[in-house]
Amino acid sequence: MDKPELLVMGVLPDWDLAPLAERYTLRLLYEAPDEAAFLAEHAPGIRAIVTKGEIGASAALMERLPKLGLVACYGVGIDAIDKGWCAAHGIPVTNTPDVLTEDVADMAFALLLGVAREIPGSDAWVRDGRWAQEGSMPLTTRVWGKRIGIVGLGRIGRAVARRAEGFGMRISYSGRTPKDDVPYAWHPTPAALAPTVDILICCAMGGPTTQGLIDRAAFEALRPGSIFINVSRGSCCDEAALLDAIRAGRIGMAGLDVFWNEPAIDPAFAGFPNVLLAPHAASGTVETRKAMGQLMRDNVAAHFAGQPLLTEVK
Ligand code: 8YV
Repeated sequence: MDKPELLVMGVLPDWDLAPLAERYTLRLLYEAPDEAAFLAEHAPGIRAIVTKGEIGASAALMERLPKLGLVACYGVGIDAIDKGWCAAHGIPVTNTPDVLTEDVADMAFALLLGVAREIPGSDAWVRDGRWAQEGSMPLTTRVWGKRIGIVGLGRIGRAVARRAEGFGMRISYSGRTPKDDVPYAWHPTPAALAPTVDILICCAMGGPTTQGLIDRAAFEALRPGSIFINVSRGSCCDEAALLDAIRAGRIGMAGLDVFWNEPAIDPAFAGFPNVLLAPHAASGTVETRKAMGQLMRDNVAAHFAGQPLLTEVK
């Protein structure tokens, strides 16, 4: 049986690789010791790319694949895929929306609770014996009932808002246009939203339209001691301005899952005791990653069967 060749850009779990290998010939780019030589050998036969949100696919790479017919992304964000090139060449792009929404929103709240209630520090307090030696740990910061501002009220932003309702929070948001189906206050920009909230959460999608969306003006507009959480893309922030806001105390605490230049992030972040870090892991539960892999594989299967794609990014 003819097995179409797939270019696999990044590591996938075995529960995805094994079923893919049954139906396709897998070319694992991430295992190639010499990428140029690997592509010289395999590029002519590649019929689809399987990639991940943080890896994407560049025009320079895709130019080299004369038989390319699909780019399937294991992740919702396709900002690292050159969508313009794909559109110009009639190559469909699929992603994995919805299946990861609730986990990413959970992570936003995990980071928020973790940093405000100082969960890492409280764990250390117990482990290091300080509880027995010094007594109670220092007091922390309340989360429920605070004013939360969501930058980007898309699928994930709305899932964060649902959680915030459960926490009795006053919810507001920024985005290009106000939504008529929510009762939350709208602000046109993060800079307008920032001074009205205690907690600012970035849930915007990545890509050129949101690069630096949370700009210096927004970080400078935060009230001193604000909490900042990012579960979308590092590129949505002016990272130098974010670091300055932490140093200046306008951001009193931050929980960050995403950064510019992952995984070699700016080492300054690790120097702040009031910043909780995560390695771009918001969708990283077994349940969600299995659902993402299934949806990604279903899209690839639909493509090769000549059937409509399940979740094509239009
Ligand atoms: C990653 C993500 O894709 O969905 C996205 O856009 O950034 C993540 O879910 C995930 O880490 C898989 O690589």
